[in-house]
This record gives sequence, C-alpha cells and structure tokens, in this order.
Amino acid sequence: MTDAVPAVFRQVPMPASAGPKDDEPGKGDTDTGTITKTRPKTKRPSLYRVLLLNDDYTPMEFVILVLQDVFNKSREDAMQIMLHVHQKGVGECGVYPYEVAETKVTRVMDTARKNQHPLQCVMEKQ
Ligand code: TYC
Repeated sequence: MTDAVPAVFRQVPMPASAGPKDDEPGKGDTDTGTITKTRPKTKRPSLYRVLLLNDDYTPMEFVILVLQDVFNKSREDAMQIMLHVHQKGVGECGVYPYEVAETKVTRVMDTARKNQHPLQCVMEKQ
C-alpha cells in the first residue's frame, strides 16, 4: 500500500446496524447528535401594570378624561378607577407589554405636565 492515508484511517462504509446503539444499557452512551426537537420560537412578552397615583390637586374630572383617552376606558370605568385611586392612593389602569406601558405612562405624564397638574403615573413588572 503506497497511499498517503494509512489503511487504518481510511473510512469504510459501515451498515447502520454496526454503529453504536442508542438507549441500550451497557452499550455505552456515545451519541453526541444535536437535539432537533422543534419548539415555538415565540416568547410571551413580560407584562407591566400601569398605575395611577393619588394627589391632592389634580381635578377628578381631569383624571377621568385621561383614563378615557389614554387607557380607552368607558366613562363609568374611568370614574371607578379614579375613585379607587382617590380613596386608596394607587390604582391599576391596565396591564401591557413593556413598550405599550411605557407609552401610556409618557402620555399621562406629558398631558399632566402640560396642564400643570401633579398627577403621577408609573409602571411595574407584573
Ligand atoms: N385626589 C384628587 C382630588 O381630590 C383626585 C385624584 C384622583 C387625583 C386620582 C389623582 O390619580 C388621581 N381632586
């Protein structure tokens, strides 16, 4: 034999039945194959609660209008949420993915500032 590759390293086709046996005790665990089980790639986004904080100066009517405008609440739901915040000090306006929650907080803070009300709105991870 004058080949560059010595005979012991030459690849010889091998019947599948001659390969290592998977999952058989005592046969040795030699299979290093990639796991190919499919899995949905979608991740559910983390959700954030948007909260309104009470203060002594923001008019009730302004809070109701903000809840209708920014959080798409009915007049009745807006009234209930506003009264809850007024009485308890804090209340939930809604639960949203991060960027939606952030936009709503910004809208509330911007409109409060423009109208010179001290209304505060925050978000927290659910
Ligand atoms: N406490 C305010 C008042 O008596 C009303 C109010 C309600 C203010 C909710 C802020 O997030 C708030 N005028």
